[in-house]
Amino acid sequence: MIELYAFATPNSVKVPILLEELGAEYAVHPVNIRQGEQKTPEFLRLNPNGKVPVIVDSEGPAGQPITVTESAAILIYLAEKTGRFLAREGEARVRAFEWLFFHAAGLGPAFGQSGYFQKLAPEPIPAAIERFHGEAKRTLKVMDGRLAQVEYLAGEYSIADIANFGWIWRRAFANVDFAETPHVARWYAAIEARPAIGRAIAKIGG
Ligand SMILES: N[C@@H](CCC(=O)N[C@@H](CS)C(=O)NCC(=O)O)C(=O)O
Repeated sequence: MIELYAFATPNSVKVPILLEELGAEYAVHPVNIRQGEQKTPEFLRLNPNGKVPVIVDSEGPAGQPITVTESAAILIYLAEKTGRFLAREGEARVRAFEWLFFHAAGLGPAFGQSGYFQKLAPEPIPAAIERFHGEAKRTLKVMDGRLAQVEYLAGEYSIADIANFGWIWRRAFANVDFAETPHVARWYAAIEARPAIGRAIAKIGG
């Protein structure tokens, strides 16, 4: 059984999407980050970084319970445990990691900071808006170039698509759209149509 600690956020949604794709049994524990529940002592014992998502798997390595933080690490953990949505070898595995890291170190932070400086910052800082909004639009175009060549980021649908989908699902926060990225639009529509997506979003109240 997997306990999922999450909220209706771009980093959280990736995990229930994969759990739904896997048909896994899991329970959602909402962590209201707007009310600071991610900084309570109880939650910090699960994730000292004070962020969602987190999973606790009662059947971890050697049959022992394990807590896993960081959305990309959780996706890899679940994909490796089940042998699904991540190629075991070859170029497809290399590409999956490439686009997973692209999301974790590039597109995700750019979207997050773009949204923060445009929607949440206490005062407007034009240089920060220009930098991060520019990076959000630029990384989306990089992805568009890849998706002009392949159906999914690693060839077949994988955790790399699920990871990037999480942020692009919340693209309005970053103030980006698909006007100049038709291949991302095609890819997004194909993933959004998968039954697992609607179920996952409903589970976290998105
Ligand atoms: N690198 C982390 C980032 C997690 C993250 O930033 N989560 C946000 C929600 S999308 C959060 O918990 N924010 C609350 C806070 O920072 O206090 C991951 O991929 O899991």
